[in-house]
Amino acid sequence: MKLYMRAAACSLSPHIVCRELGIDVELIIVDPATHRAENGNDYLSINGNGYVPALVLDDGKVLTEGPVIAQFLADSAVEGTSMLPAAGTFERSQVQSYLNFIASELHKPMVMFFDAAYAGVHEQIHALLVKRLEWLSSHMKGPYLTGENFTVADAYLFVCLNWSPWLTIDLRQWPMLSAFMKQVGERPRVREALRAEQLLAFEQDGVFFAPEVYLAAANRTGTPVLP
Ligand SMILES: N[C@@H](CCC(=O)N[C@@H](CS)C(=O)NCC(=O)O)C(=O)O
Repeated sequence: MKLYMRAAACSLSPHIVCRELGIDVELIIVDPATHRAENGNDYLSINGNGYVPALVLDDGKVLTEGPVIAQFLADSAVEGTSMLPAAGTFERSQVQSYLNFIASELHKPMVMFFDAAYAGVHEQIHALLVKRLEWLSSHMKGPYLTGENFTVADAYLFVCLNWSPWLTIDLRQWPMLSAFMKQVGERPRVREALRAEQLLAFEQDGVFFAPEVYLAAANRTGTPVLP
């Protein structure tokens, strides 16, 4: 399988799921400006929306939308996985509820915050995100969203919260969320994924991770993620 991605983007979430589940996937970087994939493919012919991620199966089928790709990957685990409870259970719906919350209440406004077209409403987006994170921190069971199991929703949340420094949101105001970032960032398989995307740890004991070029642009220093 091939995962079309970009370092530190939301595609890191299905990438983490692959690592956690031991699923072999080929990572293919997409240039967001040209929509050209590093294997030479025109990415728009794979995902007409142009955004990452997209999963291309060995038989050529294409699956898009990160939260769905993550569920598809978890469902393909032969002996089941605690990353996604069984279909038809309340616990699965709970994980899906979080996936939907992250997609619509966090990921989308965050992406809008990064988009200059929405510069006029940055303040409002920021205020909305703070409100949603406040809610999240009071509902997270800990150490992960639904308790002891690291689920596909946790992988997605980790990736979105990892953008906090660029959103000028200080996660330290929510100890639950800071602790979550630290805990997830220390998971061996997550480390593997971060390393594969060549992300550097920076600030706050390596709670956040970014490509070197982002760090240079933001005048921050990073240290390589330890193997
Ligand atoms: N609804 C999509 C959104 C994906 C998305 O926002 N991808 C961003 C990176 S986090 C992207 O590739 N943006 C570039 C673009 O929109 O051209 C999903 O959840 O998969």
